[in-house]
Amino acid sequence: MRIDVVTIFPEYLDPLNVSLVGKARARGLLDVHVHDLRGWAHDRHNTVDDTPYGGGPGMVMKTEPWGEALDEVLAGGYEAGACQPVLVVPTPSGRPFTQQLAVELSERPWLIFTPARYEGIDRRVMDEYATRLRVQEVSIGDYVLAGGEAPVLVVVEAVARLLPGVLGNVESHRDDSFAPGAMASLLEGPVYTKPPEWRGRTVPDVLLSGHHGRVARWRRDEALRRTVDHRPDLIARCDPAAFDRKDRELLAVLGWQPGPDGRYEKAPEGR
Ligand code: JEE
Repeated sequence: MRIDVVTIFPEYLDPLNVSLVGKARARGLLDVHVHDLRGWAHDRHNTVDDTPYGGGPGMVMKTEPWGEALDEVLAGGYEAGACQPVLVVPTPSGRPFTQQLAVELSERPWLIFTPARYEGIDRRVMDEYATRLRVQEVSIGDYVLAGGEAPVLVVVEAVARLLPGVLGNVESHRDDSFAPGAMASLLEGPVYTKPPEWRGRTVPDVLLSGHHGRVARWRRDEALRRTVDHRPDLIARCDPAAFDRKDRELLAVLGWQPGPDGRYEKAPEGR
């Protein structure tokens, strides 16, 4: 996979040289090119922003540097044999970035990221490129960042670990995909490793018991508890057929009951 990133803060992307993504690059599985947008600025101050039409706070990134940068990056990639680029545009108003979108992006040969600063990029730039290529505006979550570089690191890491040959064993993908759309139908419970006692804290006996069936049941119970606490929306979204008798017993103890449509919902607090 080829990845291009155009940014006014190229050094913000230095973490792409580290760990999983860095190794994927070193092994030739990922070809990353980071470009400085200011190289396409027109004046001696390397200006890339201007005041917003219609007034209001902040600055907006100008059309011309982005247009010339993207034309040159596109030409360079096509020359190098890349094709079917997707323009990935981080923005607070983008489509939520999910595991499903990570899988879709991981199946493309070429991603071009345009992390912005200020209040974002003049709308005409993406309107223009949307006539020529897939443009995917994404948001990594419901909070406000100062720019799109951190979202690029997030998206690239989520995509890179899905590329063939990047993760050692196929087992490592099991949790991503056992429910379509969602990352997994339930959150994972706690995990432990040696030593068996640390600062007086022990590991749950069942995990040392060697009873695979009991271990599986304990993990399932912990997953249900954690999901009820942190992501009750995931319980409500689950196909109720996915819950076995023991799941249903625990959910009842935790105050969840099947609603009129069969899906689970939090029972109203009693008097
Ligand atoms: C890209 C500039 C800063 C801050 C206006 C008005 C928006 C832009 N999940 C995510 N959060 N933030 C981003 C993100 C932020 C960015 C850029 C991505 C480029 N900024 C910026 C504020 C505003 N605000 C009130 O509603 C919120 C615009 C992001 C992603 N991906």
